[in-house]
Amino acid sequence: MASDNVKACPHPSLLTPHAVLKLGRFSLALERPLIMGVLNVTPDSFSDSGRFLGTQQAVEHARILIEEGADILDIGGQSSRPGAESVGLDEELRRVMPVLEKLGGLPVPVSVDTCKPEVMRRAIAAGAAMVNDINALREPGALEAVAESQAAVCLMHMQGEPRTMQQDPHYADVVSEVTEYLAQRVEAAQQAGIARERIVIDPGFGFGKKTRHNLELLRGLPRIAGLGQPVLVGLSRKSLLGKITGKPVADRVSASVAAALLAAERGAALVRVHDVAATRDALLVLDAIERHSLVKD
Ligand code: 7PJ
Repeated sequence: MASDNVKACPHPSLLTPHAVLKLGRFSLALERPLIMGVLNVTPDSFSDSGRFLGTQQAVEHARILIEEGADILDIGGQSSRPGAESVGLDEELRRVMPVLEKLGGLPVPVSVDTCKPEVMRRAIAAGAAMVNDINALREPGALEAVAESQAAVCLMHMQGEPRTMQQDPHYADVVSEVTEYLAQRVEAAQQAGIARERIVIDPGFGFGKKTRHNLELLRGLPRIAGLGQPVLVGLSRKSLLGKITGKPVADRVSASVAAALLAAERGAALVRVHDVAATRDALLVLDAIERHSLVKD
């Protein structure tokens, strides 16, 4: 029976109904899949007035994402897209800090997408409640930067580094290798003093993976969720969906929503998305099916 695959591995919240994620002063119940909304920061405005406008736009975008149903906002000043050159510390701080400082009073936690310990420290001091690190705190000093705070962390798997990672990704068994890596990073984070209820894991879709690796990981998501940490999945608008649908990035909303939904059904506790409103509706349908007591006639 085809559906047994999914049924045998219900959403982790069904197994651990009281699981929570602790992020600084926030505590989020993991009883339904949470939505992390990707916040645009405009990196390419060089003049001060450009920066100011960029900050204003980011704050307005944050407000919209929250209205649409985002549970967490993710803000990043580094470029982690395939082929991207790395961004220097000063430039990353210039992109992220003015926006973070303006987002202080928001009702939802803000995550900062960075690999740099100095950005982590400064961002947490300015109110960031989570560090989203595609490098899984491997940079020297990164484990300590998170451990000395109460912030949550997302530990992501990546093979190689963004500039070259899509050139020749290779695995013998991608699900086993990614699961093993994430288990080791969770262990390192715990050893450094980061409590399990602050740790999220992420297989890193598109980060040193070919299409077949990404699809194997999606099928294998229940095994990754079996590590016992909440799993975050980021498939929104990614090139995998372009390969499947043949559509450019602007026309990948439906595919992105489908991918988020299928990831949630396979055990993702959080989905990182650009299209929050559409994703929220889809997840509400899933939630109504899985926990039918919630919807009244
Ligand atoms: C991810 C991310 C992801 C986490 C990006 C893009 C590329 N952080 N940052 N997981 N992707 N944790 O959004 O297309 O998949 S940037």
